[in-house]
Amino acid sequence: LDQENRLREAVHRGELRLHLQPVVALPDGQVSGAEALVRWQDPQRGLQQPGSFIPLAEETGMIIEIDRWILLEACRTIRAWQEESPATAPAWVSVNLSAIHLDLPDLTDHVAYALATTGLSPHCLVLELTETVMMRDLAVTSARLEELRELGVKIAIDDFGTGYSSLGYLRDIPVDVLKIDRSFINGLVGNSRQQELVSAIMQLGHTLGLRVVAEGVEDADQLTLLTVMGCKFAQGYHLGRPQPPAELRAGLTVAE
Ligand code: G
Ligand code: G
Ligand code: MN
Ligand code: NA
Repeated sequence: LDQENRLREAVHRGELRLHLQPVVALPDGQVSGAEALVRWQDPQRGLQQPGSFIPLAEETGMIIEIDRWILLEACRTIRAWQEESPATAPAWVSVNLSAIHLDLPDLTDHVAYALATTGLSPHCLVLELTETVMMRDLAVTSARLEELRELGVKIAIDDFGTGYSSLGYLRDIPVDVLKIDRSFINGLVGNSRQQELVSAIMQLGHTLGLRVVAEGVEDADQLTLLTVMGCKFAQGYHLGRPQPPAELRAGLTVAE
């Protein structure tokens, strides 16, 4: 079987897995939310990272099915935690959507279906789109995102700062969350120019009333520095790897 058929079969055989990476609030370090990330449990090659199959999934359109499965699974999982242990459950979950979804007229219906069928509150769902979607037809993108926001879900710009797009879209496009790309966090310590840049991005976001998340926090020094800089949300290996939901859940404790 070629790779495309293997991936298609994987989806139908139930070999996809939902992993969750915690997003913490600063300065207290409490888990605030989680990002849903897909994995493929390949019986032949073991657990596959998305980098090895997402590009093919995007080329073939299979990404639509994959993203929709992850969306349902993420909503179901977080809703169940919120019911069973409301004191420790993440308040929200963010799900990645490939740009191709914006061309599908039934996107909003599908998101509404996921919320209705799982019972998750729309305010607990964040949809992550990369900045490159803003290089598409802004009128179409804006209309789709407005439809989604009318459901009550939030929109995040993922990999913020890397999309080579104009900042002008922030004027026209309804967004709620900026996720500062990890390339800005990597090398932050000891680089004052980079610190000024990250501070400016955080200020821009906060001034616009957006939630700003620093991605790719890999050590304690970065975390301390970001906290001093006024960063309110962070995500990265230092704070928690993407992991099976049961593992994340076992590590969650009540705030002191
Ligand atoms: O886990 P890893 O760093 O290999 O992820 C690589 C890329 O795959 C990241 O850009 C991430 O956003 C993307 N990705 C992970 N899970 C999903 C998913 O469920 N849907 C989509 N569209 N992209 C995903
Ligand atoms: O593009 P997106 O932001 O969705 O990518 C998320 C991917 O980044 C995940 O697949 C995850 O494996 C990876 N990731 C998460 N935290 C870190 C980190 O601290 N360092 C690095 N290098 N990658 C990370
Ligand atoms: Mn993401
Ligand atoms: Na990112």
